[in-house]
Amino acid sequence: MYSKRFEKEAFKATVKDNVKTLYRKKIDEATPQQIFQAVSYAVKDIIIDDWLATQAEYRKKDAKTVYYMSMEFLMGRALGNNLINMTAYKEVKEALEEMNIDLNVIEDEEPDAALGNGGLGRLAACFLDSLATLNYPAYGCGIRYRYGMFKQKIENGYQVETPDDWLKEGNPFELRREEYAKEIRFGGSIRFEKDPVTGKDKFIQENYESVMAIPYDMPIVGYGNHVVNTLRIWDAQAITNFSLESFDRGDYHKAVEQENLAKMIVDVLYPNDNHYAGKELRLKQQYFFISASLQAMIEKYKKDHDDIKKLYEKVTIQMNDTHPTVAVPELMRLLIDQEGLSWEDAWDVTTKTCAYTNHTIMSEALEKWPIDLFSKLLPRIYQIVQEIDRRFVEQVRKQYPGNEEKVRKMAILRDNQVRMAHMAIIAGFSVNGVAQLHTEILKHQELKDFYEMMPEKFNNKTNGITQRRFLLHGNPLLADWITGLIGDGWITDLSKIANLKPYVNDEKFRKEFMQIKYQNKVRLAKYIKEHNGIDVDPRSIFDVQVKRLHEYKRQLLNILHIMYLYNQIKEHPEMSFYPRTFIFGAKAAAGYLRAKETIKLINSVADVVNNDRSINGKIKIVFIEDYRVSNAELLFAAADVSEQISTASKEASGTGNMKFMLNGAPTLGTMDGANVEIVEEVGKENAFIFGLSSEEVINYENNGGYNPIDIYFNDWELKRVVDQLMDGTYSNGNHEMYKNLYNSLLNTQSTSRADMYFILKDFRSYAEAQKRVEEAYRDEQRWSRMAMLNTACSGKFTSDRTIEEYVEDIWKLEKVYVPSGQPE
Ligand code: B1N
Repeated sequence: MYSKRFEKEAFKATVKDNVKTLYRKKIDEATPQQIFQAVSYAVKDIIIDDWLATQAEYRKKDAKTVYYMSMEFLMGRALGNNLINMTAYKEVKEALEEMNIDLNVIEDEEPDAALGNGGLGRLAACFLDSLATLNYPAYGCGIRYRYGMFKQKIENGYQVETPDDWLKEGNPFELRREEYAKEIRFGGSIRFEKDPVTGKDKFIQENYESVMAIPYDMPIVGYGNHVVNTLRIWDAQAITNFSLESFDRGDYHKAVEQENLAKMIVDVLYPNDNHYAGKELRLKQQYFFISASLQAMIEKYKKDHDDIKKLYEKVTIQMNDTHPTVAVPELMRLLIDQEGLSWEDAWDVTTKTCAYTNHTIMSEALEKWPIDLFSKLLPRIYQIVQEIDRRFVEQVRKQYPGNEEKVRKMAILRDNQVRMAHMAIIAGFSVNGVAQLHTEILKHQELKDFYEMMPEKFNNKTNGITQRRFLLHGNPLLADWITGLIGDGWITDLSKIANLKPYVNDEKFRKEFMQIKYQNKVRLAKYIKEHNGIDVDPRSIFDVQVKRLHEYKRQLLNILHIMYLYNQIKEHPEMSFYPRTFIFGAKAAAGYLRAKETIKLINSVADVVNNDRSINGKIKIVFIEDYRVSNAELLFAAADVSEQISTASKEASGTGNMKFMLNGAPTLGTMDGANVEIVEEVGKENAFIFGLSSEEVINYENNGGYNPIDIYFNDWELKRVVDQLMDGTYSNGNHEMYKNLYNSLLNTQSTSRADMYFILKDFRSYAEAQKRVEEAYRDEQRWSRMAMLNTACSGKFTSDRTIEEYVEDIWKLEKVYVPSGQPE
């Protein structure tokens, strides 16, 4: 559709023009970065008309809109993705080739927009892609962090973090919208007054600090439908006229403070995945973007509607985990204090507008703000939370007379803490988990009391991923091949990928499939050679574990198993062993000691093993530095084996597992998260499943864990591996280097249970599953069938399916077609 309007010569001229006006250069003098900027501005030019048309059409149709509230949007690069969704990628590539410019080189100039940690942030990005592609009115609302997820360097085997200065060269796709700035207030105290005229209660905040929130809009281009939605991220700015006044009054200190507050608030993304740190600045960030987004939302609603009590007919607020949950009391505040609604009316609107997604049951991730901190920073909000809690507790007492245990377990305010998940569940009209297993655990374990009291709220929405980025853009060879066989319908309807199934029975197609996999492995091998200086053989099995580093994800199990294999090969050089390349990519939160030690261990084992000529390169270990969205695309395309080995019950869903499957890598994993559903789709004979079940894990946990010592003393090969953490084999004789890891497995001294993540318990089962992988890979016929079936059975795992379910069950949106984008 775009192709009709895309004019190659005009586009080329715009690029040249942009180089001239932006840099006073001719195109052949421009640097790749300058060309990236010039091309991006030319692309934005084309997008703008559709952006305007889309927003006009939404307003005309008075369409209901979802506001997806999230502290994280892990967008990655925009240029390639925008071109893909404009269906202009190939033409632009050609146009640039005619100017002697390689689009791939230009794409590599763009820094990733890494405004997220991992799965939760990337899910938000995939959802925006699907919403636009499916013609649904949507805003993403978040923070324009000055620094995103840190850049990772590996120095001497250790992770070193450096700031992610992603805006250094300017962001060509964003639009600053000064005119929609909103004031945000923190701290001070609340004075209560009765309005002499209306007799209504008034709450006046005094002695507060405040900042301005300035929105930046980024276009979210739908695939081939001319829809352009908006990701709105907020920057902070000091209130300058105020600071001048203060300066005049000699209150210089206050002026500087306000300046600092503004700088601090949006300075940096907290680099914690699945972990709550309880920092005041984090709560400031949360309230900052929520208050700004809600003010803008209400203002927009009121332009076309006069009854604020019907807000929920036009708006749903989806809270991405508890991080945006302060939206509940903030919406109450705006409705009561500004719009003049009664408590009852405000509560009616709020509870019909807000919905909550839970993404984890890890207890260390639960947000519980100290009341002290919360009430000082947000005094009016705290009053409202108290009243929500008071009324809820009253209701619990009515429903469960005499059961104070229930009150203790379910209240929002307890033990001097504000329990954000409880507030989200009490105020939300929908509570969803992110995979079937996860939702069942929520209903019957973690949130049992809430489920019993309000079962109608609970529902499951199994996560998904966008095939536009993770196949069409990331794996062009496979994408073209699939389109050649079954047409391009899969791009917007992934269920169609099942049409590959008949071809799986034909050896010719399986060979072609594996040939493409091979070429992608060659592409990755080249990347590895350039970045790591390591030669890897693309004929070896590419066994990949890429995800955040966390104990529950068990990278330690993977590397211990590699140490075990290495011992075996050394001891029995003659034993048959299919060459393997183990690839890791992972960032560790900066203060997470065991995670950092695991990175060092992986790199140290890599050093020893990769340089041991006696094993003839049978094992290679590669740690991909700075794993992020852009290099992830290469990794998924090239993987043979997808490592999804979390302790059962701990990984709420996982989404990397789906990206591997889509690209034809069978899962080696536990029955955890969405792995369960992957196996359901592809069949257990086409995956490698091992380990304790979630029930078994939960059982052990409810009985105080298990004792790893018995396993340690009864399995000498495993004992040898564990002992190698302490005997200097991988630390040049240093016996302290991995003591935290060693202790985490066996200990004794630490306060937490030994081997909390059942690594030793699952070790043998994992090793056997790995043996089955090797056997299967040796049988080319069998492997190619498995690999191709994984792609063919991945239809369920598109975020398009997920979004349609959210729309149907929770958001109740209608599709809006943009005039030039009517289905033809
Ligand atoms: O959310 C993903 C899931 O696929 C993963 O299984 C899950 O681990 C991930 C606090 C989190 N849950 N919780 C977080 C992130 C940042 C933070 O500050 C918690 N991330 C997940 C998408 O559903």
